[in-house]
Amino acid sequence: MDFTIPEDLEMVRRTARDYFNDRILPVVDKIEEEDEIPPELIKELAEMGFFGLPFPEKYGGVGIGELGYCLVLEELGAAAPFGNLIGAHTGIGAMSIYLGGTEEQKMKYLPDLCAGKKIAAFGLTEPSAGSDAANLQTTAVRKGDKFIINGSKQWITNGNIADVIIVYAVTDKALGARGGVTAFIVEKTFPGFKVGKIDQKMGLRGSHTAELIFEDMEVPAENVLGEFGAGFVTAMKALDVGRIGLAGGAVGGAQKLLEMSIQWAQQRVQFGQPIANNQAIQWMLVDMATKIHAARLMTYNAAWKMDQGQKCTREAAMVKLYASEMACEVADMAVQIHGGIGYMKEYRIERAYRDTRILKIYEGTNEIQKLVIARELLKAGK
Ligand code: COS
Repeated sequence: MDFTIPEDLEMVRRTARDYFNDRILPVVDKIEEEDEIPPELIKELAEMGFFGLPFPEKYGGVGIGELGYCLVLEELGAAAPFGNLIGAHTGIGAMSIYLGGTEEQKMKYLPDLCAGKKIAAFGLTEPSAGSDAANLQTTAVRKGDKFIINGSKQWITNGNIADVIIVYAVTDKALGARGGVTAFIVEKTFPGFKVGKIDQKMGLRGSHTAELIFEDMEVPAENVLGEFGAGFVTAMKALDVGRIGLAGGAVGGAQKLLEMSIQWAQQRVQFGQPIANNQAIQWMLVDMATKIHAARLMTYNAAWKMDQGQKCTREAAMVKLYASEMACEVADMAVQIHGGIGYMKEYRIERAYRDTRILKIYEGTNEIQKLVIARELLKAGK
């Protein structure tokens, strides 16, 4: 058994780390203040291939698979809006096309998405379909060589900037999750497509979620993603992949908080000595490091399994569950170690605490992850 990360992936990881330190870190405060990632940085990320990391080169991707993708998200993890932008675009948006699309659709859409010339979003969530993802109200009805889509989506990451949105809609209510949902590749220029309100969130400033509105939106029949009626399965498969990437980002963000906490504990003097000399502080650092280590190994293992072409619904749910809980605990301990400073807006600890909280909610709440794991356990009997 060899735990060494292959050299080509290490190289990509180093590039991401250098880029993060040189270009992203200096502007994270500005992004927080202005609630926007500078467009020139998005362009740079695109030119460096950050939007097409896991996909094969024949579709314009970098071809480093899910493991390489996770390593990069780990490096970007301390700048949560970037991980979010890339996660929604690559991990579930473009990924839906890669997993569910026909060869022709992949050749048509993935090159521009991998090059970052176009941005993708994943349009599943609706007011009445959150955890209960099959309870969609958005409908698609065939009319000649088009489908007419009516309804709306909410909290769609990248929704306000996306050029291509994978919209999941009901095509046969009676069939529900088993054949009654179809995915569509929607371009923002399609008649009847509208971006609604942009949400005000607790954190993740710079990365936006938006409402999408479809009023008699016309979608060519050729834009049915893959097979008619296979939309729910495609969404679930994409979420399996997305949840592993999410864990990669959670690990990276937590690692940064650990490093900041160690540094602070060694420099902050109370009672005549650095607080790092106190066992109470040491034990928090130990808990942080141990949980990060476990989450990292789980993430790499799930990503590796995915790269082997194995189904990893159970592992994806486990790693999403564990890594998001871990990240929130680590953020809480980081605030505690930093004390009053950790609660102040001008320091990044408070921001990380807010940014991290969503990890337990999106891409399936942790309660849904437990439901998925339980079903897998009961099915397999082990
Ligand atoms: N991979 C492939 N196919 C899958 C699958 C997966 N991971 N999960 C489900 N399916 C398919 C199966 O074919 C299943 O049919 P069978 O059990 O007969 O084989 C079918 O989909 C229906 O699945 P299921 O019965 O599990 O559907 P439910 O309505 O019970 O919902 C949950 C399942 C709760 C797991 C799903 O709705 C879910 O993941 N919810 C959270 C959604 C989410 O993450 N939202 C965030 C949006 S992005 S921020």
